[in-house]
Amino acid sequence: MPGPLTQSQVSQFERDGFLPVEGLLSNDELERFRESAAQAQARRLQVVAERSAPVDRAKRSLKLALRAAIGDGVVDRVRTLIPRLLGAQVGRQLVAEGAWGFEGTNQSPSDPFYARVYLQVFGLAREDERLRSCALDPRLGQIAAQLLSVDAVRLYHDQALTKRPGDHYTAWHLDAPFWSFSSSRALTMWIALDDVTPESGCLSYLPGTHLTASYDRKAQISKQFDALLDLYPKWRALTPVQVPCRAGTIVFHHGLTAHSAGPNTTARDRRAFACSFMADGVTFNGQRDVMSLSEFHRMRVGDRLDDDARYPLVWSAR
Ligand SMILES: O=C(O)CCC(=O)C(=O)O
Repeated sequence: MPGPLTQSQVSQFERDGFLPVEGLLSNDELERFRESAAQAQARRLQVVAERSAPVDRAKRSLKLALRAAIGDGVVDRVRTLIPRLLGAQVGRQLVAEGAWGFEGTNQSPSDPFYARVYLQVFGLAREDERLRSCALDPRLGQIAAQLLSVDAVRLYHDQALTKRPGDHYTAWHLDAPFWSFSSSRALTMWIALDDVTPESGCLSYLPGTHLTASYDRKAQISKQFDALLDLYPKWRALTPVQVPCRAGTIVFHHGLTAHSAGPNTTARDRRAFACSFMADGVTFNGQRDVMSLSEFHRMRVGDRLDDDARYPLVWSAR
């Protein structure tokens, strides 16, 4: 599929499963996206906080009532059991579902570790015109299509990812096993909104892992940095490649490429905006991921994810 990238860049992506590209955004665009991501994140957090306030109050009252009825020890034991029973991923889903369908944040998970991996806010392109112009930019969509060798791509989801000073590492993981479709024709476009260094939490990749990864094995982004490597022991022999980069660099990675990021040990935010694109025509695999419950209940396995309002077409050669 011809496109703006050189054949050598496409071959590098096909071999390694990731590709940093500089010079795709103007300084103006970068400045606008950086500002919009910060403002849209703050707006969303405010709304989520307002919506969850009554629930938080109810939870506090319930806790007090339980303590009075059955005593502190039992309540504490139950509380420590909940994250173990539900897990960080479910905590994230619960918060997301509460206010937004899929478009939540990771800021009230059942396990507080997860909230300090980064500040993650989904679906801002639907609310912010400038971020939408980024996520739906046909120039970038064409590059995604070229890297995936397909003739049309849709936006699956977008997220703003801010690693704040002191935030933890992002554990090794793959993106695709969590998605609502299982296709090798999908990738994530990660836009560095700040200069990113090993100290501030740059991305690292295990090159070539997209060629042997499976959709069935998933490791949560949680406390164990290398849980994924317990699932793929042979990958321990690979040498990770760190990708420090200047603000405005776009790193494309295949949905099945193993990646992680370091902790942010600097005093500044490490901001990024990430969009995941899928080939037009991929079908629902029965997995909910970031769908709203109503969409999830409407969908049947095998249905195409081609609702233009929900999964807009970003670029098409047809
Ligand atoms: O920003 C990070 O720390 C990780 C990003 C990531 O995993 C992704 O965009 O797929």
